[in-house]
Amino acid sequence: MSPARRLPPAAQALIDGDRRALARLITGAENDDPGAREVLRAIYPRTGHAWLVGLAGPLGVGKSSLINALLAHLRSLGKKVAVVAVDPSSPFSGGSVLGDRIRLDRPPDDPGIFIRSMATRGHAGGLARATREVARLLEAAGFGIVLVETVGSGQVDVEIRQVATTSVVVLVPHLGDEVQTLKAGLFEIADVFCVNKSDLPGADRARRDLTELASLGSVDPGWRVPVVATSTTIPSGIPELWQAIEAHEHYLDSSGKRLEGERRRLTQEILALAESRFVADLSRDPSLPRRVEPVLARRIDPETAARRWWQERRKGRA
Ligand SMILES: Nc1nc2c(ncn2[C@@H]2O[C@H](COP(=O)(O)OP(=O)(O)OP(=O)(O)O)[C@@H](O)[C@H]2O)c(=O)[nH]1
Ligand SMILES: [Mg+2]
Repeated sequence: MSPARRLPPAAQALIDGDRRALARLITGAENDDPGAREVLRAIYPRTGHAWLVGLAGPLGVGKSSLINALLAHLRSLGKKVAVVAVDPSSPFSGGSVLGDRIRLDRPPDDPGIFIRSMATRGHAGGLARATREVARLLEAAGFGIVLVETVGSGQVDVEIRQVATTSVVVLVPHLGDEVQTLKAGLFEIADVFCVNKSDLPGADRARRDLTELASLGSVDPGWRVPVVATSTTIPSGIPELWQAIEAHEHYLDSSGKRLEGERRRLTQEILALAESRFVADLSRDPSLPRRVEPVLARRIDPETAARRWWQERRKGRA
């Protein structure tokens, strides 16, 4: 983009640190509002450098409490930090509860903090898309660190990898069943393991078990997944948790993996966006109702109908 090109006023307000503009644009992005789309386009070239730290893990392990503790730690280091709490529409983790809990011990007018909770409304890929867009708005507004909390349903947790530059998997002592869950999915997304509630019995054991698991190999052979023990009640281990996150972010830079990860995430994002357009386009195709009939009459199966449709459309465009 040429520097002479003027930004839309809302984008300029965002970059100038206007928090109301930021809040409005986030709502606009969630609602797919054309004004927000225009701003997202305009700011895009300025984005892509933020640290997006995802905290994933089963219900109640202390993700919100850890975010609260990390917020305090990061503010003491003078860093600006934003929090996005993803609420997959469950009444259990109502945004206000989450927000209140996180905000609890922060000055309400601290300009170095921005907290937002979002509902994914059950759309497949909804978390990834909405979170990435919100993160871009936050980055343009000067928040270079964005912490993302997700609730521990497997689906959402895997999606976090399409968003986060560093994924922290939070667990608690007495892993038992959770180690099985890990094998099924969470293990593959961890860049950092956090054993929270280490004030409870069994923490050392859990830490050893996880360290052993982590040593079996990670998704990225160049990165040894650290295991950090924390407690938000004592509190302890919070600076160490941040150090582990920072170390991973620095590793991404020194190894060239940041670009690789961004390429993977953008590929996914473009595919998902193109797919939703294609699907919308197809569902408006006037030939659709007559294609259903032979399938309904059991003359052909759905797969054959879909394949023929696809082939005809390809020919039509050749
Ligand atoms: N003993 C102990 N309890 C903790 C610790 N951290 C959090 N808790 C408690 O664990 C409970 C759940 O904490 P949250 O921070 O809400 O956990 P969460 O993972 O965000 O929960 P969901 O968002 O509902 O999945 C609360 O009662 C906390 O007070 C800790 O380090 N030690
Ligand atoms: Mg929570």
